Amino acid sequence: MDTELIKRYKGNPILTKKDVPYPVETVHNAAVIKHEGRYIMLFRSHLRNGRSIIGMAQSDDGYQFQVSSEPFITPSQDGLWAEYEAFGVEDPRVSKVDGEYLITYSAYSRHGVRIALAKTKDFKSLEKIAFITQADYRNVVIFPEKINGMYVRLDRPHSEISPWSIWITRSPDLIHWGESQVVMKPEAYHWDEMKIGPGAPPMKTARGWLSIYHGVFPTMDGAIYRLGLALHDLEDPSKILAIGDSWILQPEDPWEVSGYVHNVVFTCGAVPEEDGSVKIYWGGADTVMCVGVAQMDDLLEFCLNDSRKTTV
Ligand code: BMA
Repeated sequence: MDTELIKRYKGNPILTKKDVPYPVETVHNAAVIKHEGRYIMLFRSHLRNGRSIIGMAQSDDGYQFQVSSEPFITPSQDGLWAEYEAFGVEDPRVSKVDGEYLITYSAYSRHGVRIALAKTKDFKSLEKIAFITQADYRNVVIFPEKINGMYVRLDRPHSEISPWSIWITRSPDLIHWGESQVVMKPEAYHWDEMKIGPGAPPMKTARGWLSIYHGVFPTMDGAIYRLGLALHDLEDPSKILAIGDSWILQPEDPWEVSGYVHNVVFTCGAVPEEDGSVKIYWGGADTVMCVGVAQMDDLLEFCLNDSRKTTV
């Protein structure tokens, strides 16, 4: 019997640098969302100077992607945006709220890493809206609908004092964010003991918002990035209902175990389908893009049936 929670697609990796019509060294950590029946993928690529840009690819089936001839998000050349994006743009996430696609990504500069927000309605034009954190923040995912009239996001500030944890923050207008609270922490001597961060934007289910997050474990051979599950209350997502005690995906395929950064599976996007399945997308070893399919009910059961403590 096949008991795998996530069935890896046999054609993995689904996208590599060979598929990109401009020079890049990697294709990874992509946001994926459905727009007008097609899958849009926004993927990160390293350039040979070691800095990153974000490209776009499209697909009819979620597996075979065609890359656009030009990158979609590159560091700006003028003003404040140029100053804060100078070292590259990384790890996009996209959520559709009220008919607009909200794209968050990490902007690197000599001032550290912070989160930028851009918007599009059609994935043709792009409007850069605002920097929505100061340094140092990565991994900001926006919930795909307003909750009690507010935009809500999960985020992950850097921290030297407390373990790197997942926080929740709210905004009335996408520009001004506050009411922050820590909601989830790494678990000591666990697969995610070193740091955690939100991965794909949370998915709405009857049981709660299901969030796929990444967890990092330090070893003598460097860090291992794996994926796990957490369930947030629908009405008040600062309440965590369950955290799956075990990981749901770890580096196993050759292109996950070795590459630009070895032993990494890292997600920025998942697509819940109408038939109850979920396509989960992840970067393998910061080098290629992969996909796997899970059943939403199985993910919920996995998270709820073997939950660890949820208090921070
Ligand atoms: C994190 C981020 C991710 C990357 C991961 C593994 O800190 O930089 O973009 O996938 O490390 O290298």
